[in-house]
Order: sequence, then C-alpha cells, then structure tokens
Amino acid sequence: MEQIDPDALTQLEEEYGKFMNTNSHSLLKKHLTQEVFDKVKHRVTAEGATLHDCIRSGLANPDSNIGLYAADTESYILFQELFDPVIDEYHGGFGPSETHPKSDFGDPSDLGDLNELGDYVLSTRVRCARSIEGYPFNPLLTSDQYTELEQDVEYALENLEGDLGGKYRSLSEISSEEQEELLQRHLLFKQGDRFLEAAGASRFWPEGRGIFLNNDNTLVVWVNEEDHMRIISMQYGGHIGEVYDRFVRAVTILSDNLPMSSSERLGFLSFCPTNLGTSIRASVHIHLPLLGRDRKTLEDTAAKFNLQVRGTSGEHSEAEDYVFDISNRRRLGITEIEALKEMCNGIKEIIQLESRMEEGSSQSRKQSH
Ligand code: ADP
Ligand code: DAR
Repeated sequence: MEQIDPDALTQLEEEYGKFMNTNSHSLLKKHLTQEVFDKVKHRVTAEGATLHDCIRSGLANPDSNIGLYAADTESYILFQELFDPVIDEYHGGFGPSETHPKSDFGDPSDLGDLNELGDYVLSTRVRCARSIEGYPFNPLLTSDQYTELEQDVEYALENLEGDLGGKYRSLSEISSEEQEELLQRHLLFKQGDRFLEAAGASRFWPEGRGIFLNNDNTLVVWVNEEDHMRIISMQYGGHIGEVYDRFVRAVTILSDNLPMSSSERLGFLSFCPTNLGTSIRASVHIHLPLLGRDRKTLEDTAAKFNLQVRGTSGEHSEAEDYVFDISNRRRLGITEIEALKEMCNGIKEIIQLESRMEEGSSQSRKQSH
C-alpha cells in the first residue's frame, strides 16, 4: 500500500490535533478517535486519496453535521474504520456486515397524490446522486477530467426523448441573471457552500459544471455540483406518483448509457456518505403555518417517520413563510420504493397533524366569540 508523504502527514496531524480541541458535534469528531486516526492516517488509495482529502471539510467546519466525504470510491474501503461507523449512525443502523438491497423501484402508480386538495403541498421532488465509473470524486478530479465527465454525461443525456427531452448547458454558457432566476425557481444548484468548498468541490469552477432541463422544467440533471450527477424530477403540487414515474424513467435511461459506480455493500456510491445506497431524497415543499410554529413537535414528528426537515431553499437554509422542505432521511439499507413509501407515509401524517391543529385552532376561535 502507498504511504502518505511525511510533510503531508505532519500537516494532517497538526490539523487533527486542533480539531479535536474544538467543541464540534460532527460524526467526524465522534468517530475519528485517536486510535482510528493513527490506524488509517498513513494510507493512500490507488488514485492518491489520503485521509486528509476525505476530512478537510469537517476539519475546517467544526459545525458540520457529518464532516467527511469520500475522495474516491476506494476511500470507502481504505478508510472504512472511519466511514463505517459514520454510515451506521447516519443511516439509522447499517453495520459493517450489512448489505444494501438490490434496486427495486417498484410501481410509481402505487403512489398517487400526497395532497389532492393542494392546500399544503406546494411542490414535490425526487432526486438521486450518481457517480460515473472511472472517475474519482471532487478532491482528486483534474480539470481535464471535469471536462471529460461533462462530455460523457452530455452524450448520455441525448438519449432522453419525448417528455424527458430537453437541453444541456454548461454553467459558463448561462448568464448570471439566468442562473439567479433558475436558482430562485429551485432548479439550479446553490454555489458557495462552505462545506463543499472546503471539501474540494469547487476546484476549477465552473469547468465541467452544468445543468440539463427538459422542455417543461420537470426533469433536471446537475453535472459536477456535489456529485458527478444529480438526477431530479420535480413539479408543482403533490402528485408524487407522476414525479417518481418521470424520475424512474430518466434514471433507467441514463443507467443504460453510463457506467454508474456502485458496490455490493453500499449500493450507488456518492461523494457524501449521506447519499449512498439508493441515494434518493424525495421531498415536498409543504406549508405548515401551525406546526411550523412548534419546531420541536415538527422535528419530533419528522424523526418518528425517518424524515428530515430543511428550510425553503434546502440544506443550510431557513423556512420562509412556514414553507419547509421535508424528505426521507434514510437512503441506504432500503429499496427505492421503500424510501418513497417511507416519505409518503410521513408526509401524510404531518398533513393530518397540521389539519388537526387547524381544526383545534378554529374551534377555540369559535368558543372565544
Ligand atoms: P439536494 O436535494 O440536492 O440534496 P438541497 O437540499 O440543497 O440539495 O436542495 C436543492 C434545491 O432543491 C433547493 O433549492 C431546494 O429548495 C430545492 N427543493 C428541494 N425539495 C423541493 C421541492 N419539493 N420542491 C421544490 N424545490 C425543492
Ligand atoms: N454540510 C455537510 C454535509 C452534510 C450532508 N449534505 C450534503 N452532502 N449535501 C455536513 O457535514 O454537515
């Protein structure tokens, strides 16, 4: 096994020492014990990834929740003494001997509409990450590899036809005004995330970065943001069955035209360990004017159904006008259709809770008159 350069090791040890004196609550701090650190600190993957390449973000941002990303697919194996306990804890119990189940996308027509009255759910989205075999992740990608990766994906996107058909554009071809408009419509990825920047995900920006949009802006593919690809289906309203059907068709076609990175144990491989397995995050933008005022009850209810609450603009954002982004938290150790059903069940419960609170508040208003 290749060994880390002595000067690089010295720098890593200094940064680790400082980090361990912070009051970080990240999973990195919890699981990169001195024993684990000393065991893996010398290792280097075949493509040249070091432990430092995987933990730079968490060292620089002690307020990280997780704090680490895989620098390449081999990192999940070579640094497994660190990744495995982080994966086990984040995904709610997925121990080193567990294996991700075979893909099962199920039947989208089983899902229907989460909120037929349209009084709570503003929009619905299903996304996954996909990595392309033969390429490392952000910390190791060269400028040429970003360009080659983009070309590979752009070529595969040409297989999307009919209601999936659309146009790919490199970020450098889109004006800053249009980028801002796409961002406001939640179609384009945010830029400047300090966690991703520290993880090496902004190197050579905007080289190789871009976005595919189908003709009605309900299918989106991000290229080389956090992952090699993010495949996203989204639309107004709560019809998760339609959103998921479009998602499954697009993922299937792209999987037939690109070699996607996966492992038997971890399923589809992603830059961040939170996106392994199915890599699916199925979310609603939901208006919760009452439950949204009782954040603890909202968070407790979400946790009960393995849901995650994010702000209106997604991760690291706040809710605006009590519109929350609520999605499944588990992506690994369950099938695609199980992740979707887990999200649907939780959202239906949250809608019922908000509706009961509404009835309660209207009853008390009547009694007070
Ligand atoms: P990701 O979903 O890719 O992990 P984020 O949490 O940053 O990353 O969300 C990305 C974008 O998707 C954000 O602009 C967020 O507001 C938007 N988004 C998430 N869920 C929905 C939804 N149900 N409807 C509309 N936009 C959504
Ligand atoms: N903010 C980083 C990443 C957490 C997971 N989100 C991703 N991968 N976008 C953290 O460690 O909190």
